[in-house]
Amino acid sequence: RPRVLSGIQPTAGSFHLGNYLGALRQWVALQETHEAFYCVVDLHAITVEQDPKVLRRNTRVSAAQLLALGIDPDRSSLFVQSHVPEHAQLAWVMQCLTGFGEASRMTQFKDKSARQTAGGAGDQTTAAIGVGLFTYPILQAADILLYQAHHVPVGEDQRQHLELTRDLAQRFNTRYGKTFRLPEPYIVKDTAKIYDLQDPTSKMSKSVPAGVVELLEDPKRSAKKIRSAVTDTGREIVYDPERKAGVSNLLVIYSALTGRTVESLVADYDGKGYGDLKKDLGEVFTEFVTPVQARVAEYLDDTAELDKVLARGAERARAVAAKTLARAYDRIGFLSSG
Ligand code: AQP
Repeated sequence: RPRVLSGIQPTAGSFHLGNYLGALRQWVALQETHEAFYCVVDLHAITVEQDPKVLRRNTRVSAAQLLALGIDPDRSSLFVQSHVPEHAQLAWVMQCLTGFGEASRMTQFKDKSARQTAGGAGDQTTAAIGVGLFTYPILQAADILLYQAHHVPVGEDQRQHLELTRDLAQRFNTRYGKTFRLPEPYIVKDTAKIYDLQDPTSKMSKSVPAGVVELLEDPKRSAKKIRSAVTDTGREIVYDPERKAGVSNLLVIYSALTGRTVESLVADYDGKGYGDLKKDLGEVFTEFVTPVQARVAEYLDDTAELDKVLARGAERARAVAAKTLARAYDRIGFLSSG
């Protein structure tokens, strides 16, 4: 069976609808066809400052959400990144293969660093940003390459990082002999980018909380956010991402949550208004998320059991990661430790 690897940050605690529709839904589905490795990437989380207590809690909350959404720990290896030290070890190797200019071109770094230093200027502001935020995509490359993944289910915002991963794998293979598989992004076109409800031209992102629907917030709050989503001044419900970005985003979300096509939704809402669409979507979301929240609460009720599941996942992941790292180290010319 082909392999799949993906990770998600525990930083926000709750995942949002963009994470779910862009990536996590595919994580669940790919378990049917792939040998899956899924991790909560706590090493990535510390690229920005974290309160230790909050990080510990959010890591468990993230794992609980993955289980509640349908990741089956008997079929897939579900683990916490820091439990598998090979991630950090291979990341160092990959950093030594990465050009400074190449890393500087990563648009997510540019966006995130700009957000963190908004208001500042020049060298003073870049000095405040951790080097980890800059090298983040290189750690991500190591995450993927350790498992010889064929596919990486992610949202569109991660495409550039996947390209870097492929370039680094290719570079290593050329220099030291074929060691890593070149992974392919697995991006589902329809939901590749879910947009912010308050600004439907920007991606839904935890860094801009106003227009984000969180899986763990009170569904009444989510329904309210959906009802007050920004739409245009027209009346007609049609799918037209260029001219009607807000309505189109709602249709995509509605379609993904119900399995109904956008065309059939448009036909059904013929003659109805934006208010009807928003109210119904609020209900659809509530119906989807209510049982998920109940399952999350159950998993969090027994953290000892949850930790055991994660330890088991890490053990399985480590068996694969250690083998890849040993091969890479040997190719590089490091002496075997015995
Ligand atoms: N709006 C989105 N639409 C589709 N997919 C999305 N993803 C994130 N936002 C959207 C996908 O979710 C997965 C997990 O991403 P992450 O752990 O890297 O989280 P993130 O990218 O930090 O999430 P945010 O909200 O986008 O955070 P910031 O604001 O920090 O950038 C990834 O596969 C991602 O593609």
